[in-house]
Amino acid sequence: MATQLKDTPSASLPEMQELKTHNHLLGDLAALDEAWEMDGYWFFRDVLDKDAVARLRQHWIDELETNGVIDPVGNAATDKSVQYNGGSLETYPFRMEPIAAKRPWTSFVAEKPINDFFTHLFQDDPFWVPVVEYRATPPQQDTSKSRIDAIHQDGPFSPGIPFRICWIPLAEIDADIGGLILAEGLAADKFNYHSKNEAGSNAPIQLENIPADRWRRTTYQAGDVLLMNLWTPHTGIANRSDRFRLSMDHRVMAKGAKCPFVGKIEEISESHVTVVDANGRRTFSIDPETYVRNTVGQKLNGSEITNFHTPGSEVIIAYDADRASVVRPPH
Ligand SMILES: O=C(O)CCC(=O)C(=O)O
Ligand SMILES: [Fe+2]
Repeated sequence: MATQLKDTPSASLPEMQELKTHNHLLGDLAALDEAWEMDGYWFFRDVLDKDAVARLRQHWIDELETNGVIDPVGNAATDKSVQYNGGSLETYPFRMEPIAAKRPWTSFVAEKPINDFFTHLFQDDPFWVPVVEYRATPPQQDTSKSRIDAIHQDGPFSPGIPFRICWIPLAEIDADIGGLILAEGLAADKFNYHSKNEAGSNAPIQLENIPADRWRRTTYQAGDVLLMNLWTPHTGIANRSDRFRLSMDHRVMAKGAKCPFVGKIEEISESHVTVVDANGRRTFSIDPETYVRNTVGQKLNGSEITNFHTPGSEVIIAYDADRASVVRPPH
């Protein structure tokens, strides 16, 4: 069934079809791998323990109450999201730094039913890459703008870290709230749909470069999870409802895959970085080809490296032997 989302006439959204569900493939690694290549995502409906999701969601609810943008919810259910009360968004933390600082993902993934689901999915322990975005997106303020945030693939921004994007709706996200849309069946050949801007960075993908019949969405519910291939073009869609969009995007991979090193910087120069984790200390070389990046994906060169990455801060490093191919912050 195709659905047309509301948009301004000047920047209309493509027609959308429903996402496939891949629940029937759970337990069959070969079939899952094939769908991963061919569809470019796995969408599992109603698989995450709803109490665990509700405990996670409570961090978002608390933050919205603290900011005075929702009325106190008391004991009311929040699984259909919460209404924006029109309160000022002037000091609103759009990137949800106060939630990020509490790292609520750590207790969420440690919940037994959550860990059990991902262990069953991978037939291996999950490895959670600490790249997490916490979203509590209010209704779009300027509705003359397009509803498309920025079409992108995550692959070109994290070369060498073969994680899977793990996008978790925390409450219902319907067509008006928007959520995530993706282009199905474009990941298998790992084609980079981005063109480069003047600075050499990846510019957002143009809507006309994606075949119009590929766009997929669904009405997401708490308990669903969408995993996305790094090469699947996707974008968030602006919220045109009167409620908040509550979601968390995380990155996960099987423990047996080529996991990055995650630790704290002990010492860093333009040519090497020494990092420590619970298992000890390691030094990786950095060269001009190493993609050392900041929080928004810009490549850092020369002294920019040590200005941004400093001793004590957390980093994620993809590597081959002792050479770092990617050095990035978690957020
Ligand atoms: O939730 C969104 O709006 C975008 C999420 C996204 O781009 C991602 O999880 O990679
Ligand atoms: Fe993304």
